Amino acid sequence: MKATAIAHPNIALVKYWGKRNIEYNLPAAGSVSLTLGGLETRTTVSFDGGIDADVVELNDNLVDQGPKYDRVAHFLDLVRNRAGIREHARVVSHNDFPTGAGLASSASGFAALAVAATHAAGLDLSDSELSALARRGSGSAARSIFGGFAEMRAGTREDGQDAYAEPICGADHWDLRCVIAVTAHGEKDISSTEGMTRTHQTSPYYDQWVDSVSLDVEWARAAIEQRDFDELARIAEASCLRMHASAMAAEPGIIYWNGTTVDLIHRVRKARKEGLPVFFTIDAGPQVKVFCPAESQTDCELLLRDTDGVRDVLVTHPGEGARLIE
Ligand code: 2P0
Repeated sequence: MKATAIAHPNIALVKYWGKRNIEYNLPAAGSVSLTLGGLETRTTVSFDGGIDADVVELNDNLVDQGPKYDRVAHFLDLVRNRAGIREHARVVSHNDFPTGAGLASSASGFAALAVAATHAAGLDLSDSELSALARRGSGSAARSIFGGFAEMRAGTREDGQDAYAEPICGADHWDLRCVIAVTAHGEKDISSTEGMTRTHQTSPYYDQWVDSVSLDVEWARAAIEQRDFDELARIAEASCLRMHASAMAAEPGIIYWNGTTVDLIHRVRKARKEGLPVFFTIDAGPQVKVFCPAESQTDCELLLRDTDGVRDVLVTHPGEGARLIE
């Protein structure tokens, strides 16, 4: 009743921002992502009849109460119910990159937990079932079940069984690099879940944002299949800016960016005008993720390192899906 899994975070090229159902954590629209090799969550789950509550250790710290603990314990309940077991679990999880700072640690975290916990509980789920389960932990985790490029389907069913991700192309289809400029350390003030809820409830742009997504998903899929960098750059930057515009228009407005985030947007666009194939995307935090073809990685890294306020630069490549290692 013990298993260890690895998963990588993923970065959305077409963003997920809003839920159609909170209880089942169902997205209001689809999304498209690239799974990032080079950043990793490693999680071990062991069900143990000898403990009377779940024990959760994240990055060497015991988490024994609060929202983080509740989120993991609730997820373990879903696995226990499905497997028909009652034992509590010991969960030990490590990220080799900053947690809760807009680097998609909840995506890799719940993807690794889904794989490790289901195996430890004796379940044998398909990738689609694993993806739908991971979604209950965190919407973006559904995409990290798969390697390479993935599409999340919003689905239409009330129970969410058709809201899971599917692969578009594997990691070896297109060697895009995602170079991450870390502009601030520390956890963000407004969680993604809270930001989405506030945007849904108060932003006058929310409905228009959601309506815009399905065409972007279709176009992004085609651009990825054809390895059309310029087209993917257009769609990804538009999706990112529309998502943030809808959040900024909420009340009170949600601004995840700092000054360096904005400087980087301008620098990336200027470099592209001057001939360097690069585009940016930004999630629920101040970090800027810059995509480029493999041959432009060094120039891209230099561009980011040379920008005042950039504290760290992380280089990633297309990664594999979540998997069991022991
Ligand atoms: C994404 N983000 O598509 C978007 C873009 C952040 C900005 O998915 O509430 O942590 O756990 O389902 O998955 C981050 O949101 O949110 C996210 P929940 P999650 O990657």
